[in-house]
Amino acid sequence: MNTEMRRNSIVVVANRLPIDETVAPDGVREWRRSPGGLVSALHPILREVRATWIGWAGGTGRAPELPDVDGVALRAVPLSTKEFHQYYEGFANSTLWPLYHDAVEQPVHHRRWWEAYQRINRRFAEMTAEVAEREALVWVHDYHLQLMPAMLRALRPDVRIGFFLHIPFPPAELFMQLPRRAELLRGLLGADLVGFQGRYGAQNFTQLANRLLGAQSRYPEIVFEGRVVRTGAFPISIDTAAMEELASRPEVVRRAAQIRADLGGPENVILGVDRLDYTKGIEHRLTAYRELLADHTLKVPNTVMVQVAVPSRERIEHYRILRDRVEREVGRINGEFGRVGVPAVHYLNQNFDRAELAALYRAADVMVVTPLRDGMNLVAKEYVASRVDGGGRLVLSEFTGAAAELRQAFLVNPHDLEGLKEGLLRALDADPADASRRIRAMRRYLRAHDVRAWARSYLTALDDSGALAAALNNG
Ligand code: GDG
Repeated sequence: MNTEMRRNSIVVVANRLPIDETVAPDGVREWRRSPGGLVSALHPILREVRATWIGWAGGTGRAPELPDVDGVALRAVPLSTKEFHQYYEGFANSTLWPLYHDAVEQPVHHRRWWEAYQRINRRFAEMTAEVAEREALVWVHDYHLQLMPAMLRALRPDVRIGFFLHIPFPPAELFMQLPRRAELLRGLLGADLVGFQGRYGAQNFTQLANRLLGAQSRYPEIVFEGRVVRTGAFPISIDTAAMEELASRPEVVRRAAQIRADLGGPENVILGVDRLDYTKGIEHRLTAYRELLADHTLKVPNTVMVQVAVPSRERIEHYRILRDRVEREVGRINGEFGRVGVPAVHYLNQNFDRAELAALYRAADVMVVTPLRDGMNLVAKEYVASRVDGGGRLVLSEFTGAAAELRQAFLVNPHDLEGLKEGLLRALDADPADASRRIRAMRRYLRAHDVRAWARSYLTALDDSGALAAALNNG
């Protein structure tokens, strides 16, 4: 096997390219690298090798020609308006997303969406087959592209294929609801390594391969059609050093103080930061907060809450309904408990830049992360890493991937309203020395387990030749 070729060439395939098109006030259009996310995670590794990233550039119609981003070649996959609707909003985000998140909203099934999903997966596979060098490593990301590994293998048996799922992989009881469940599993089993955020996902996948396809498995290996497919848990993380650096900047520290002053100088600032998604448990935390105000355990203006709800998937019905419900609850809380000039909840349905997010993290006494189900939850990790001052307290749902790692958080079950209120109070009332010990322990953990460690451990597991690991260690 020519390992020389393999270690020098990686193709990353994800639904979205790591760039955004910006339009300056004078109308000039420009592509910019998206802040944060996968690209910064992979950058240190990708710059050591020849790398191409394949994905959708946003927008519909013809795919744009794109410049390299930090030495990574970009190839855009085109989507028509109809395909965007059926593949992205439809099968990916209205069928798979709710089903994989415990069906907290009812998954929607349409045969036409499935056809579009197959077609787009094939398009991604064909472009990858065209671009990948001989024996390259191909790393496919997330639920949008689960059919792609097998499609690519049929076209290019020489490449080494990895798949990583960023969201939970559900237990059989849920997965079995999918009309095309066996085909999806076969798609994934086209990979050499199928990685998950946690061990449960990997185990669910292994059991389903046995049950539905008669594979022979002993975790973490699956033997399917004469090939060995490895599975495993690879919990994703953040760029801890970059987060610490950002949060330590004098302008961020000043901005954090300004935010607290603008909030009226309260004793306690409670913060939530989420995409406006029904998996994030935003309503549960608002209800807990409302009840604590109603029984006078908490009082405005001593305590205020800031909820950042970043707009997301706004054309999908479930998301519109959620937005209405959240906004109604915010209105109710402010109507009942706000004062003139001091709302009880500051609700921000906007995007912020990374520095403003860091300032919010540093301004918050308690961060509340209450998803009903979440693959990992990077917000929780970012909050901890930003607390270079040793301050802050994290309330974290047991149903996040992060809960398996951030054991010193105040862990809660968001379905248990009383438990959630108690968790919030435990965090607010924690002895400062205890709170600081918890944050410091979690920060230490995140320094050792940052996103680079994640990417490295995944890619070295994928590259069975060991050549990549050697190249990275020398690099
Ligand atoms: C999926 C899985 C898994 C938030 N607001 C703004 C902003 N953000 C950034 C955060 C964080 C990211 O977005 C959100 O990541 P999460 O992990 O919290 O959640 P999902 O978007 O659902 O991500 C999840 C993740 O994939 C990775 O595998 O952890 O479980 O669901 O980085 O900081 N960024 C900017 N402005 C904002 O207003 N720039």
